[in-house]
Amino acid sequence: MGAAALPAAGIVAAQARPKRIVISSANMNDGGLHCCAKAMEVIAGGGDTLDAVIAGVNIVELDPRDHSVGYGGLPNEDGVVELDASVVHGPSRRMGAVGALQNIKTPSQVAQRVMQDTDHMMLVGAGALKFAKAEGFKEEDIFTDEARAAWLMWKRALRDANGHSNWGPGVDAPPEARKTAVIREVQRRFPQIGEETLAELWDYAIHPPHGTINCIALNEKGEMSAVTTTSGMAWKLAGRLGDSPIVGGGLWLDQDIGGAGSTGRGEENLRVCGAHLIVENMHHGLPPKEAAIEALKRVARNFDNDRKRLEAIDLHFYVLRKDGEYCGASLWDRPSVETRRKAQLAVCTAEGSRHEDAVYLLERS
Ligand code: SD4
Repeated sequence: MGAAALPAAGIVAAQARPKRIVISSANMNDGGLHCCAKAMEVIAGGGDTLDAVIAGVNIVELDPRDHSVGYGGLPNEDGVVELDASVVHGPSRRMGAVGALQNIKTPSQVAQRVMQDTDHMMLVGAGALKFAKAEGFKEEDIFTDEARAAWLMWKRALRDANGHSNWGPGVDAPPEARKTAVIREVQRRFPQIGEETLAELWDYAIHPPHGTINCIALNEKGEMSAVTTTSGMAWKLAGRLGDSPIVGGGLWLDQDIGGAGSTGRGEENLRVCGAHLIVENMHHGLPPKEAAIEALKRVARNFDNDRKRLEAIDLHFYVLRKDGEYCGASLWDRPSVETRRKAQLAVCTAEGSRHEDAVYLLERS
């Protein structure tokens, strides 16, 4: 029996030989494609998988045009940008996170330092900033004019029951449609921002975009690492943390099984501990797609499967198993805003970077 088991084990080992692969959320401006390509470049050069995914997401964190991550991210309701990030290093089984971090462009790197250089796993707020500065990170203003213009539009669009806003001209001002009036007011303050961008920022103000980037990598030695980084929900209360910095919620990875991460409405993910649940589902034998759909079913169950209430929720998971099997999985086939777009993920393999459609639980009618 022992002899018979040997060749079989050999075949399994051959089939399970890990492929080099990186997956991430899609993100705007092809951010996901650039992120995955960069992470793959680091892995191909023999770099560590965590250094690889962090180098990948740094591109998006530093892109001022991506308003959901890092520099240029949309602020909280007080006009303060607060960033969240978490990292998992598979081979060492170590993790780190930062929450509500202000004035540092690359929170993913600070999360890595928390993991590497401290005996803690998570730092938040003023303590996280103090630590980052002690580690040599540069404190700088990360609230860009575009993000500020979007925030001011949001402030100005808010009205009391009589239609009044303290952030607009007085009652004797000439009447104008609210959208046009708000855009004109903000344009006076930011004349350098073009019409098209201002219209885009108005959409951000009214329908805050979902963004965030999650990235997971596997190298040919079977080593895996993952990161999630975000500016969180736009216009959130000061101090609010979503799922992204919560290890087990917006990010989880077990070197022996695989990893998962999320983007979208963090509160709903935290109510099911999605990333951990998905990895455990894989541990119990479910393939990545089924593992993620099971987690999404639990989110839907929390709303008694009421499609009307679920309609406002966008939630996406990204899953990579240790043998290279992967998927993106979304609550809905399309986002709640921009419904022409399909839910997608970015993937990079030896064949290069590409977008692929995610599987989903529900279809928007
Ligand atoms: C959060 N999950 O803070 C993040 C936000 C996000 O797409 O991913 N938006 O809840």
